[in-house]
Amino acid sequence: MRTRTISAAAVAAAIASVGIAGTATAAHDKNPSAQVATYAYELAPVQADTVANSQGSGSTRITALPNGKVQVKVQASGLAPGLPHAMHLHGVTDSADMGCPGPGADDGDGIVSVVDGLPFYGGILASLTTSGDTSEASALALDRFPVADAAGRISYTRTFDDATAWANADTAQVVVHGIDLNGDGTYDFGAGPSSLTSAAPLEATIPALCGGIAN
Ligand SMILES: [Cu+2]
Repeated sequence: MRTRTISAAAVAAAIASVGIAGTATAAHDKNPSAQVATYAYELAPVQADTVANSQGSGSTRITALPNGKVQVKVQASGLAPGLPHAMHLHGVTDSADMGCPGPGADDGDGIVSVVDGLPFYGGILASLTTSGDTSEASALALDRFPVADAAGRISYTRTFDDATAWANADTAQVVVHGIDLNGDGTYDFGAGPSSLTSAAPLEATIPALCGGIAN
């Protein structure tokens, strides 16, 4: 009994000691990595596999940096080669966790248009351009979006100032647009106009890949 009592007291002292040490360590912990919030997702095809030239793949990472900047990386393949691909952070600003549309969001016509996808991934929070403005105003600035290489790959990284993107980094979807449905090497009006504007072909704005929290 005596031995057991001493042992229990020693254990209690050891626990108290650890508790104090732990508290002291935590109070001095200034590890900056704890302030970096980063979110990584797979990019999956939005369209059914029966839609020609639509089955790409990839990955993305959204990082909210401590200095208020946002860094977005996109690695994708299987995209229309040699053509620009509009890319955006989609979501809503009330922190709701949206998701990605699947082929069933096609509104009955076999194609998930930009507008068909809005109830799933939300509106445009930021445009993932290669230079200049990143706001919604650049949503269709095809001269400033990444161009897929001859093998249909995009490798994109940009760090930019955007308060809306930073505040919603944890719930945003990354959407990559542009599918050369008829495989003729250009975005043409063969499949009609974009659901957003008659000035752009559907091929240029149709969502190809999507990734986000609720996948
Ligand atoms: Cu978009």
